[in-house]
Amino acid sequence: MKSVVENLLRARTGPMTTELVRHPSAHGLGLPQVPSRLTPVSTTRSICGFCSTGCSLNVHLDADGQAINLSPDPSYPVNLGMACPKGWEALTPLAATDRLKTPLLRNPSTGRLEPVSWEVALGAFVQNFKAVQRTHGPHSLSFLSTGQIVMEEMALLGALAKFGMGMLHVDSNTRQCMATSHVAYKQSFGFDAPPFSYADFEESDALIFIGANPCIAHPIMWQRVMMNPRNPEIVVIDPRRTETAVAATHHVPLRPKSDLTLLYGLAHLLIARGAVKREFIDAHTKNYEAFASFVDAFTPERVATETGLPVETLHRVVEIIATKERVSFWWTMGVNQGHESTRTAQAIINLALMTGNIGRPGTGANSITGQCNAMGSRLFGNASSLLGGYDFGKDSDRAHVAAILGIDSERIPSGKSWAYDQIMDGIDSGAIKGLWVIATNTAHSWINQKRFPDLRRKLEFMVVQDMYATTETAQMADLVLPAAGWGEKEGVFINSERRLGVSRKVSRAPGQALSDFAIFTLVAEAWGCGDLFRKWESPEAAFRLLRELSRGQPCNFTGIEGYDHIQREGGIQWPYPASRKSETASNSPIPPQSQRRLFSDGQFFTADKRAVFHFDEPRPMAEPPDSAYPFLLNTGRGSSAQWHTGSRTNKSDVLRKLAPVSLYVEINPADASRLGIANNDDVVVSSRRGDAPAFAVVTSTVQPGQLFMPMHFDAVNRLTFPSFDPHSRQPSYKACAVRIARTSKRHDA
Ligand SMILES: Nc1nc2c(c(=O)[nH]1)N[C@H]1C(S)=C(S)[C@@H](COP(=O)(O)OP(=O)(O)OC[C@H]3O[C@@H](n4cnc5c(=O)[nH]c(N)nc54)[C@H](O)[C@@H]3O)O[C@H]1N2
Ligand SMILES: Nc1nc2c(c(=O)[nH]1)N[C@H]1C(S)=C(S)[C@@H](COP(=O)(O)OP(=O)(O)OC[C@H]3O[C@@H](n4cnc5c(=O)[nH]c(N)nc54)[C@H](O)[C@@H]3O)O[C@H]1N2
Ligand code: SF4
Ligand SMILES: [Mo]
Repeated sequence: MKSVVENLLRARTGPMTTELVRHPSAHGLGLPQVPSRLTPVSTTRSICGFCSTGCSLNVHLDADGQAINLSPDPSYPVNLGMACPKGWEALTPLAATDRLKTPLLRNPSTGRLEPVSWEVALGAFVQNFKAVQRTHGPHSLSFLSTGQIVMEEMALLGALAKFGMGMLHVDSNTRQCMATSHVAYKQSFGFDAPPFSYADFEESDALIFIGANPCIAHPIMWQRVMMNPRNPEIVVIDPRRTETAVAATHHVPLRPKSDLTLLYGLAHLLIARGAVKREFIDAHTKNYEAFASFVDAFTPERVATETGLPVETLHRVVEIIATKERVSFWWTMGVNQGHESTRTAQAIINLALMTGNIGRPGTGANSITGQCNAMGSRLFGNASSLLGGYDFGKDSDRAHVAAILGIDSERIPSGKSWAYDQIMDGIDSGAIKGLWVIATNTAHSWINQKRFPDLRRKLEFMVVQDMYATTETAQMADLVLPAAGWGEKEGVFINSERRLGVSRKVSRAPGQALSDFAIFTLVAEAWGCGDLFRKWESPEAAFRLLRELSRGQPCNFTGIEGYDHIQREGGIQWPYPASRKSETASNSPIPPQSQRRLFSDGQFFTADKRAVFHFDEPRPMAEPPDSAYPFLLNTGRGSSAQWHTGSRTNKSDVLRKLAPVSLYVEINPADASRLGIANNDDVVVSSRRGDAPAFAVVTSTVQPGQLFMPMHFDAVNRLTFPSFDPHSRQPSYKACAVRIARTSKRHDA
């Protein structure tokens, strides 16, 4: 073990990256003269590690291959030379003073986390987790991971945990984020397949955004909307008058969580107008007749009453959908984080199907992804579906995957994994006794966060693997493993439009921090199952295994040669089967299409190639406001400079200046004056679960009776109510009952 660790640590000082463009001189870059230590001698391209847009950054390196600074890549088909503040500042969090440099183990006598060697850390990991499994059974161990590590790392983790360590119940923060889209697409299209390409932002005649605030959350996608030359109608369906709503041509401020009723009402009116594409429906879908008679009950009057929207607004939106040639529908967390989110996402899909707005330029039922590699975790997380989108429950799928990985198929469990909330309940009931948390900050971001300290006490051993030991979750761990972050390792991210892009090593991780890939390799050795993973000898070797797993699947990317090929093409969207490569990669003067959408032939991924209409009666939200808790609390992204729980973005002086430094709550002026609350006053927001001190921002962007708080401060999830969509088990973060009271005047924010 000692020599494996030594080799890995030594390897960290090796060459940084393989794909470099050498500069003849700094002048060639048009950069100002700088001291020689800071003179870039080469540039490499790397995909940003924050959001799912997947912008390419040109990272400028010194003679040692160490990043000096970066600029957005003008030649990349995604961002066309643009980046948001987080992208520009991507290198800064790597140099933060609280970076973890060694493993930390809690000393039982002092109760403190203290530095230890990797050998000691791995010993503690194996000894404690094996003891848990011996006492409580193999399934008493779980992991919670992320959509923010590269595809090769998440696949190795999933394989190691399930095939090597015998875990069954594993999940990730993608459950909080994309589980709904995953299930909705799988049921409607036969595979988790967002159909669009970013070119669709520019090619639509009408864009309908539902529960999405791209101005803040996906600013570069929004820039693509702004580049649309067709003078499009832009409809934003959001209870809040967001930055995106202000920039749109129409804002539809519906009552929170009334989307399902609204979308069925729109379908009703489209049918009444005769604005459906019968030919497309008959040739390419099924279950339409039942859907059409179901939405008969959603009359404009009923829908207006339940959504709080005037009937004229419904007619206006229907007019746009019915008369525009190319209509695209886009949704994000305002849909996915709801108590009936899967059916809501499918109601959007139904609108696209019934109007034939799919498979053509500027159309589609399009879920925008969240984290840089949420799409990779949907394909290769090995949680609810088997690596590559296969089915744990099918003998033939398990045998197929086992053959490619070179392992015994008996090692692949046939059982179903619990979802995130069920794992948490499993800790409560004593079924789960050991937890490994990788690249997520559960103690801040989980909807039932208030319960977490108690659950933590029920765990016999908890390991956190992060870049920092200062996160809320790491501080509660028994063992903290120091991870290299974005920019300190290599691998592939898949962005929202199914584009594979390569993230490169441009900086050395501090101290003894190792890439997650290297940590998983070490764990496999220490656990005694290293032999199962001999084929996974490097991230690129792992990529080749994943490529082979994709063969014959809708996500087939067997035409990709390797990392350099991806980079040469400006990223490659799946599917990219080997047959496509031979069409395009030869001496053809035509470059492979850099933008591709799915379903242009009307063939979906279901057994009969037809897309399916799914629907259900709307249900009331779990915790509506009442006399004791009269406000409805909405939560989400507050600014383009803040990323989730802040463990990375808070490390940048630049980003900190672009956003409030403490928790605030947005309240409508009518409510504020009734309660005697003025701008900047200190207030406390309370729910049945907890309190959150904040300062008030009085603004008419929120409707009366509603409040909005940004998720970037941990007190917010003390308030949220744990309700879950029954199909996706995604939490409903955006609706719970609260009250608000002033505590003192004038916060000096
Ligand atoms: N700057 C920044 N960018 C990010 C992130 C970040 O943390 N910071 N996170 C990334 C991730 S992981 C994700 S998932 C995405 C999220 O991206 P978005 O989903 O766009 O962001 P949110 O603010 O969570 O929610 C979007 C909108 O849903 C609205 N909403 C709330 N309830 C309802 C409802 O009942 N109906 C409707 N129609 N709308 C409703 C909210 O008012 C909000 O404006 O952003 C990604 N990009
Ligand atoms: N109230 C409310 N809560 C929400 C939401 C909401 O809208 N409202 N949104 C939900 C959504 S959509 C999401 S996606 C989640 C996000 O919630 P989290 O996943 O908890 O948030 P992050 O801050 O991104 O946490 C990622 C952690 O990984 C670490 N990290 C970064 N890179 C690496 C790496 O390469 N390796 C390792 N080992 N660690 C790394 C970071 O330091 C950080 O601590 O929050 C959810 N919670
Ligand atoms: S939009 Fe997303 S991918 Fe692009 S620079 Fe910003 S955070 Fe990075
Ligand atoms: Mo997310």
